[in-house]
Amino acid sequence: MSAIEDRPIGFGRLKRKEDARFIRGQGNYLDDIRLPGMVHMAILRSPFAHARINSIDTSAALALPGVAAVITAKDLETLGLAWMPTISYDTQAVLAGDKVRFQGQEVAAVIATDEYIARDALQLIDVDYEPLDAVVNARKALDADAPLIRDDKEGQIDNLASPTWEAGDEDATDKAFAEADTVVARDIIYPRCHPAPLETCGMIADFNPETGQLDIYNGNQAPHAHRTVYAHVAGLAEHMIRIRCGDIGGGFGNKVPVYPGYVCAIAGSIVAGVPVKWIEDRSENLMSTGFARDYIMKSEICAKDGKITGLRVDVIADHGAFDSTAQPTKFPAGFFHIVCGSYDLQASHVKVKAVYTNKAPGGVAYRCSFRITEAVYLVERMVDALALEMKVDPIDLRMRSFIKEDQFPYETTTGWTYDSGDYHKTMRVAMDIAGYEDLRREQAEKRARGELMGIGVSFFTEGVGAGPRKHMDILGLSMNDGADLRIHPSGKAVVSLSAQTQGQGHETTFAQIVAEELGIPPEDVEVRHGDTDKSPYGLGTYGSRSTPVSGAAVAVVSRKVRDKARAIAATILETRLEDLAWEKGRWYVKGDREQGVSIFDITKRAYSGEALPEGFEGGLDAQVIYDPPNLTYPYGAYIAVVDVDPETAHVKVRRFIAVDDCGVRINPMIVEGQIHGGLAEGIGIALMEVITFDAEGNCLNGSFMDYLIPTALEVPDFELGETVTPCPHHPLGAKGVGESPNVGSPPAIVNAVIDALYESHGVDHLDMPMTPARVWAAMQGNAEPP
Ligand code: MCN
Ligand code: CUN
Repeated sequence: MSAIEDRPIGFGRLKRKEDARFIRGQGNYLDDIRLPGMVHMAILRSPFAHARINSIDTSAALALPGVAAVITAKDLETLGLAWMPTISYDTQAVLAGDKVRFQGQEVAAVIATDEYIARDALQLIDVDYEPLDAVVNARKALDADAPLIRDDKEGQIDNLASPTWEAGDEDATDKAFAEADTVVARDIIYPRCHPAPLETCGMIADFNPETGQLDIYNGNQAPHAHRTVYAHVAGLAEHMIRIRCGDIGGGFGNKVPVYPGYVCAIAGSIVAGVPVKWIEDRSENLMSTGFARDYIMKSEICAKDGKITGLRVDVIADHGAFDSTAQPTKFPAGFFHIVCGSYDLQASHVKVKAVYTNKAPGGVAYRCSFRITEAVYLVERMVDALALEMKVDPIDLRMRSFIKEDQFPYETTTGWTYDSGDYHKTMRVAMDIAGYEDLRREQAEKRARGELMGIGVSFFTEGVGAGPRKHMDILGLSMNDGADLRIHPSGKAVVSLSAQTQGQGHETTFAQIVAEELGIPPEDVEVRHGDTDKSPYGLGTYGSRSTPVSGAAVAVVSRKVRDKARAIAATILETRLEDLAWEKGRWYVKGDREQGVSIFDITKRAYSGEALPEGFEGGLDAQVIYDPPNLTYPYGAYIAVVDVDPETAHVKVRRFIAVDDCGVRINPMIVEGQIHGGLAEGIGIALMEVITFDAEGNCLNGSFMDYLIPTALEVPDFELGETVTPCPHHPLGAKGVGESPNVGSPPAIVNAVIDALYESHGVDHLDMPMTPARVWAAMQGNAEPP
């Protein structure tokens, strides 16, 4: 429990403002919006993973009553829109013209008076495909005889999507390995999975040919950045584009990218001159939009004198047919090179190369912290593998190898500066909650009876809050956030943000920050976001960046207002600025608490104009653009307890202990809610969520019948704890948390399953998801299920 949670105003367990409408079914989602004269768009998708398109005949579809237009790549070519740039400096076909490169790729768009006619018309489009060999295995994509996927790119002779990218020090790492007394190697796959938010992706584009204004209704995680992209792609004036995101039914990273469907809807509205609505169904969402993970990792870890000393990693990143990975420009593998984890290593070296395969593009999504999910999974599996080899307790090995409290700020062997932490303490809190010693005793007893109980540990450090202007940008846009705060004469306030909530509770927490800083009750602070006309520029919400960047912006803008208020207070109290002191909600004269003036009275004066300070313009407001000095580095200790059924190989997560340190918590209840959600998703990834393909490239998980997500049945009551190590460079001492539980939980569960199976069955590694079939096969000594 947090020491601050009982404060009446400001930080604490305030119920979420937004829930009043959500629990009454009064949210405003994209599919609820009906504009006058609106028509509907549906997308024809490729049944093949790889095929040449010889011709497309749209005449029968066009003849269907109610069909207004059928758009193909040829039409887009005339508008210069057949291809669009991706966020990773690649190009992506908006509609396939020459070839289809993954199953589910967009081939044509039909615009019709209603959605049913639009869907019916898709059946009438005749595409002459010439099937080609497909490659869906990233390792095979590098074979000399692999089919060339990106023959559209000049000079492209193989399926490499990037040159090899490296971090760390190779020679120093070789030395660490040469001096080590234990070395362990593993091949580890973090399989492809999908964020699968409740509301799929979609857009209403409303272009007004009279005024040239383009109004967009959409659920995306970065409205300002999307607006800039549309201005470039469609050659429209940025100030004539307005994007409104209402309530978003979950994002989880799925709503970061710009999808071809968006561009088609915009092109459709420009051509038709009426509002065009497009919304995916579930299969389209699962099969064609931003997937997550798909990293093939080869790694070695070493130890000397009982302590971890070195790590080597070689990754093949499967980017699908187009590299549309969302990541800061200078980090082609996102923040994967925070792979040295929470350990004080002698050296590390990491190499990543990306390849094209005949699979849907995407790459960074699903509570991933820009690939820290993969990095943490890798290092935490490797540490456990090392502990197995050394025959030591996995917590002991971690405790001996952690970065120590007095080493912060700590520069890692791959060049990141961790801000603050006390890892030993957080690990101990988790051990206490778990009753670790007792658990190990219980396990020994059960083992003696032939029962399969496993205890799995993981300890993660994330870098979130992208990011400092000096280090990172996306497409040349610095990753800074704006905030604008206006206090009205009545004392009520509006704070406008560039961050974009998708369910994280921003309407509550950002009001709490203003409340904490100014003493205005949080219910009197309205949080505005999601409308590019009504909020300052900034890069949106992903990578758990809202609290680290926008949260800091709101604190700073509140303090600017507080400083203005101070000048007015000095006039009212007829004293000097330096003689005033602040306590929540008022300025008073130092040494005489009685003599003070509240923010409420100061606001009235700011607007009445009566005897304002010299040069003061009146009103009470401020704007800021916040450039974070560093990422924030939240961390946590997780312990999973699993039981594996020896008869069915079913894995049950019996207990899950999560101790997170995200610095100061603005709203501990919301933080716990974020952790609950992320842990549930982490359990899903570890046990059941996976996107797979057959050899022809058919996606085998295109519905919730075969893309399994966890329900209350698979999820235990979580046991949470906390430590608070403030972030030294964040004005509130806060760090991000939204992705932490998903980063930390899969390795804990996998480590637990291995812990359950190693002694009795000799299983020392198993890739996710730990389905009964896969676990059973491993128990029989087979690597893969039959
Ligand atoms: N918070 C807090 N104190 C802290 C840190 C956070 O009170 N020290 C609060 C924040 O103010 C915010 C919430 O916790 O209300 C999450 O904050 P933060 O960690 O800053 O993360 P973001 O708001 O930037 O959210 C993004 C993150 C990501 S990247 C994914 S993916 C994800 C996630 O959040 N998608 C979500 N959680 C989600 N939760 C919901 N319901 N829906 C999604 O789509
Ligand atoms: Cu990586 S999923 Mo979140 O950053 O939107």
